Amino acid sequence: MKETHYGSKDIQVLEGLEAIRKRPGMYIGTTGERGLHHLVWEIVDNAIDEALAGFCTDIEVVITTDNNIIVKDNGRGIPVDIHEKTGKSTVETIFTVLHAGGKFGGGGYKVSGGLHGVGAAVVNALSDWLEVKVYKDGNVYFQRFENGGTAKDDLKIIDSCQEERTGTTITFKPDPIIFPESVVFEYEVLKTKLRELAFLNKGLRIILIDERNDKKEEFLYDGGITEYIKLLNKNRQPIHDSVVYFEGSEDDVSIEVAVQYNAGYAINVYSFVNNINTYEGGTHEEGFRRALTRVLNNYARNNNYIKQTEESLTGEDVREGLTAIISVKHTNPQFEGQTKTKLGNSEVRKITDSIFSSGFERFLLENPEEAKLIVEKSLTAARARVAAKKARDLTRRKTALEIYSLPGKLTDCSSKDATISELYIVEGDSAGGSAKLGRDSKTQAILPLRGKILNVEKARIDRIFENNEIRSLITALGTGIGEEFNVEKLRYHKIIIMTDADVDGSHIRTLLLTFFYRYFKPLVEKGFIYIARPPLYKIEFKKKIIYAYSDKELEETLEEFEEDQKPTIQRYKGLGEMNPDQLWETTMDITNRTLLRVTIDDAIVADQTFETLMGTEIEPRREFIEKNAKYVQNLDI
Ligand code: 28F
Repeated sequence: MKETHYGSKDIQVLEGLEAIRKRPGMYIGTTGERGLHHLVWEIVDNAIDEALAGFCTDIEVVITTDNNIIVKDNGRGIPVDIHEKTGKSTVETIFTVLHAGGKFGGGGYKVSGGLHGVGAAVVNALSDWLEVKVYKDGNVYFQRFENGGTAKDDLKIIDSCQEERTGTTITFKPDPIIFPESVVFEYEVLKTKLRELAFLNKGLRIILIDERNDKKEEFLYDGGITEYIKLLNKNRQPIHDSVVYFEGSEDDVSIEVAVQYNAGYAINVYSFVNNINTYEGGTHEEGFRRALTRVLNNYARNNNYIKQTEESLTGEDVREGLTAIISVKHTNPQFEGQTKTKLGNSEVRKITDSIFSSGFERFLLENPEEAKLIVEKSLTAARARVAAKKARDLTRRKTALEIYSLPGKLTDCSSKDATISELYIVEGDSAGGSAKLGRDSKTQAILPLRGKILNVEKARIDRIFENNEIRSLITALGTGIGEEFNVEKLRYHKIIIMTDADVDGSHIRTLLLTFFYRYFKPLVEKGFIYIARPPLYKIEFKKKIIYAYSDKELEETLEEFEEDQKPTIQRYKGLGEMNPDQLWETTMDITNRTLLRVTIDDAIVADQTFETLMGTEIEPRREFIEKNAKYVQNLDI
């Protein structure tokens, strides 16, 4: 008979799970879409750990028709013995006690770290219900939890299975109370991350099934990160055929590095620790950069590409057009930085440097023709940098007098407090004129842009500085660019892109977003970049004016009118059609306007998207547009 009274142990368990339900944001970041998908990563992480430990080769993730998630692995199966501390099965302990499950307990069982190391107990606490099945010793063990993690029953055998079959299957339904916005899983979000995990763990098969629309995909890459580099360079022209790959390990650290240069200018270096994307970099990236710069300079000098008297290639020069992945597996990683995505372990710097430098030196010596292509690209980048420096100086105001000689087109705001200042980047002089007249001159600066700006995805740094519009923008921002970039000098904490709601307007907006993403990424990451939302329609009836900002809003507004009332409807073709007061009232007045903040959910997806949309390859762009055209609203015909 199951004891009915609650022992102190049970109270402690309930309090633990209750604490998670009270402050879910502390454990999964947000209770929005990202937090919802984080539940999947926590469970998948435990299956990946079993793969890292060498006992699991296949993981399957299923989105069921009613948006539950099933994750299956063919690992050893969670131990089913009774846990001496809690008197409960290990299964129940792992799902009801925070930080149980070896991640924080004894030994190095867990190599991978969930985003913040939270375990399966969090998923259980934030689920309407969760079921565990363990296949082991010819038995199928089962336990169900409900209402945020309360065990319905003890773990028990419900079936038999083939003697040799082992593994763990977790099924859960996220709790709608915890996730009020949405409990609907996005296939693309799961696909992107699961595919990345397959790249990072070569040989591991990961299958994703979406029962809602009978979709199924398998990710298995025996080439691991080498194949990832090929995918990332898919829409870029590699300048050498092979992907350069090295691996090695020292003490309890194993390192893999894969690099391939392409004809573009963007720098795409991604680093991971135990499958976690270390967006903020860290000692592994530092070791890699140091090695790359030193080895390329040594090779260039030893082969007379650079004379002894000439200056060395800089880190930026040698990384132009580089796509690289550094993947570290570490049993005791120290995460630092604002979002705990910076690796702090100092020993990793030297290990990464020595593994990569020895491999890369050998590669250059054994492949002189490819080495030549790489060195010449870096030399060209160096020459462009020097040329750009001259042009860049034009964007930097040197003397106090010049401080006020901001680009002619900028109408600055009177406030010097960046935290309340806003820069409106406006398409066209007429809209620019209206914005200047309509604005709040204390806090709102206006920079009108004439026509299209340069597509920086296809241009090298020196050409970028030759473009007046770009130069004005760099000067207005005040931060400097490249190695000189300093976010503390940003003159406006809101940079608002205001373009017409037509095809040209969205093209200019995309060009600006490409520019900010490629050369001012911290401004995007820190949420300084916004998109203004001008109205699409003006509805007028008996001198009363209502604005609609989307087709849906137009419909809803028109439903308010009686049958016999016939309001006039004007479709705005461009900002220039609004007079200053209307532009102010609808799009600039902070008490009334709507701004869309630009965020980067996944840097790798963003890189690929900008390359596809703005890069040189036509075919991938056409595919992207065909695939995504159905999501477009208000397309201007
Ligand atoms: C679908 C999600 O959670 N798989 C897991 C294991 C295997 C072991 C384990 C997990 C050791 C003692 C903490 C088995 N045999 N998939 C999963 N597979 N946890 S989670 O052990 C738990 C830790 O307590 C396992 C021998 N050692 C470890």
